[in-house]
Amino acid sequence: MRDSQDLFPTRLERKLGMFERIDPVVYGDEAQLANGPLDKSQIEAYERDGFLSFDGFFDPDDMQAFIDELRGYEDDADLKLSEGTVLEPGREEIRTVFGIHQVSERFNRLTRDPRLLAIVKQLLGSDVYIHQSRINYKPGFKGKGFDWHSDFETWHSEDGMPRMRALSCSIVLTDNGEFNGPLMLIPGSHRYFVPCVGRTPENNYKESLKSQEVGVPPASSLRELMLENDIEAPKGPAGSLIIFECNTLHGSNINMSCWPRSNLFFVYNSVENTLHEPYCGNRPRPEFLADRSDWQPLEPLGEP
Ligand code: 6CS
Ligand code: FE
Repeated sequence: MRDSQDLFPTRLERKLGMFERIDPVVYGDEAQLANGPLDKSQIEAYERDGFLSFDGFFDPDDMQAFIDELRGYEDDADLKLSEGTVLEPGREEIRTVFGIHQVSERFNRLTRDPRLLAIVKQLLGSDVYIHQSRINYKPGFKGKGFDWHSDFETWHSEDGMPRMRALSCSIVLTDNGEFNGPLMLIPGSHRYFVPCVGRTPENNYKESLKSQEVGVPPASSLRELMLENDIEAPKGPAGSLIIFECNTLHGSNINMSCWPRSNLFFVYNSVENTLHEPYCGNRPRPEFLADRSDWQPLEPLGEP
């Protein structure tokens, strides 16, 4: 379905100033918010900052099985050749494996962890499904960074996500420290939509997932938001969790340490926010990047 009006114009030929958010940040109604796992101060912090971090949300020992599976993928020639696997620019190391919840039953089950799903549904105020999943490997010495961006800006423009009613759960699989390229976020940046300059080439994802060109906000807007609220880089041991709103500006540096920074990302979208035609006018991106056709509302594990 192609919308007649695009509320979030971006990928333009000239700079358009950023404007204030028009969508709620937290969608749960009073009862949903009161009965959900997050307390009032956590909900207020998410609303204010656009992210929440939880040290040791999962038991680090439970992460080992995921890490072992991850290491196996690095020796899986077929997986490395698949379109859903992105290698580091000019190298043989894996940068990202997309659609991991469709590749692996273990990762699929984790998308339905009851504690995680309860938080997601409290914040999005509806049933949810997986829009995108991925593992960013960021290997020691060779892991390149990710430029500043809003995921929603890409998912709206290139996947047709109509409104800001989605969030990412980043599960730390290897300790995120100061030196191995932790996720950096600009607190409060989710409260502005920052249009980006530059038309979106067809099949842009073939380049953007290695190194993003279009969809990077202008430095003037980044500077304004950083001066307003600084930058935060939540660190924590394997098993920690960072939940960030779909429009919170984030990025990460290259990994100059010997330690990998492998994080798992589950993107939950509200079933009230399913994808339309891409607003940039291009053909829809492949399903491993944006589920358009076979999604199901998620039920917590352990329930029929
Ligand atoms: O294009 C995308 O969907 C991906 N790009 C980035 C930089 N973050 C979100 C997502 O993985
Ligand atoms: Fe991103």
